[in-house]
Amino acid sequence: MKESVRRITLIRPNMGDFRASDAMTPLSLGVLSAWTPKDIEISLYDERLEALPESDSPDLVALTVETFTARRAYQIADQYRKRGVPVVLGGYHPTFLPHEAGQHSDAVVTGDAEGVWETVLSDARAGQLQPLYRGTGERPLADYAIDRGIFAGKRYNPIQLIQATRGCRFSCDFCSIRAFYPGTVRRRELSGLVEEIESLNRRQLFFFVDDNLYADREHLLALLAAIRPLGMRWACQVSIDVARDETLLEKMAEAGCLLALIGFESMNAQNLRQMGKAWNRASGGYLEVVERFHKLGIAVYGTFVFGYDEDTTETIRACLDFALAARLELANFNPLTPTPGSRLYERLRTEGRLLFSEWWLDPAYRYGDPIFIPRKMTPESFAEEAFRLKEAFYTWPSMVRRFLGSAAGLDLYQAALVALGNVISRREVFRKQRRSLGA
Ligand code: B12
Repeated sequence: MKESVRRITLIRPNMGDFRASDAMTPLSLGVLSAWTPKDIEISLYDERLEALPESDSPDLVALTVETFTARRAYQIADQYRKRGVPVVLGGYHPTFLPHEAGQHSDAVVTGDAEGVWETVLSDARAGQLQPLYRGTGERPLADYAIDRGIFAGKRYNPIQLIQATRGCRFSCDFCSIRAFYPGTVRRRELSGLVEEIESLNRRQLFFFVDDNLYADREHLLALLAAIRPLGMRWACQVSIDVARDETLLEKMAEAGCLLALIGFESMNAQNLRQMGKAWNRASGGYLEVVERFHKLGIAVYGTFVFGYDEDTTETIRACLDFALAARLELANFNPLTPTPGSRLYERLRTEGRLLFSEWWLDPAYRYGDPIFIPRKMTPESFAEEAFRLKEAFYTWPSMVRRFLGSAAGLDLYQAALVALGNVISRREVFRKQRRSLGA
């Protein structure tokens, strides 16, 4: 172990051996940078944009790891360790599987970096790196800080990612969020959020990475009132029940919301019940919900997931029919992916329905492949059907038809955004499908 830590490398691994066109600034690494003492020099490598240097030998390397990037992250970690560089792994995947991550690192950090990263660095400096550091996931966000200086000069999508809250008040069985943030939803001070937005380029689109910007009515109203004067244009992920509240929707539009990402997931009520998302239907019919957003000029990005027990070719195709009828500006159709830490993964594992026990490490697994045995379809058919829907939604004629037929009354900026979003989604659909994870 190095006695002194003067240079560290931060790495955002890629999923596989290909460049991505949807790379946005990795906020997690911006947070690490903000909490790193100023006398330590930081290099950032984002493998989605650039190849990693072959002979990098910093005093410490830290990687942010998601389940889809775990295999690649371990390959990179193993190479650094071979060169004698101590490795720290953190993020979603190491939080859920610290033991697995520990086999490829000198230290694993679970949960939030804040409150722990400083200790990791001081221990590393003292030559006493511990194998496991536990972030709480419940620490207040009062001292939220991020350093975007490390992203300078990199070819990220020109979107400003910003975070107002952590966690989600819902607990859907496929999602990693509740397991990662077990406590209540934490909110940042609005004054700090406003200050951060003011320091960024407001000609660019902002994307709130919050898992559900509608944490509660009072908070959302306060947030919208705080950002409205900033004149920014933004997108967010939001639960469908926001559409029940006309005032909230109007205020979102007035505050500059151009695009809302909504998880419709399924047209089938029993599937929704099984995933713990029966509340999705309580806000009215899906078509009517989308209309409410469109009326206020907010475009809608709908996401769907296939493979729950009631799914058949018909229930899956019904999602495409809805997406087209509702004139969704963007959509994503995904085969259900059991990630460790989710209730879904545990359920499928105990039911003996997993086709791979650790698909994220398995060289035979390819992106988009079925990972488990569905009830009413063959494994291949639900995965194929999901891909067929993506293909159908993102054919050039479909993209042009949907663009011209958008019901949101797109202004020029929004139209450009929707058009670009479609082109990038199309490219990513074909680029990722059936790619192996790792190099
Ligand atoms: C924005 C986003 C995207 C963007 C890209 C973001 C980017 N920067 O390029 C887009 C839309 C392209 C995207 C794509 C995908 N995403 Co995404 N995404 C998000 C989202 C909503 C926000 C990410 C973010 O900025 N968070 C804010 C930062 C500050 O939080 P953080 O990353 O958790 O980091 C904190 C801690 O985790 C920890 N930490 C993290 N890394 C490290 C490393 C070290 C060393 C340490 C000490 C600490 C540490 O400290 C940080 C600060 O406290 C998250 C959900 C979420 N709430 O995070 C999903 C999420 C990360 N995505 C997810 C998934 C599944 C995907 C896809 C695979 C989906 C798909 N089927 O294709 C793809 C491909 C991603 C890939 N790996 O290549 C899952 C990952 C689940 C998992 N178990 O790994 C999440 C959690 C969503 C979910 N609800 O399940 N995504």
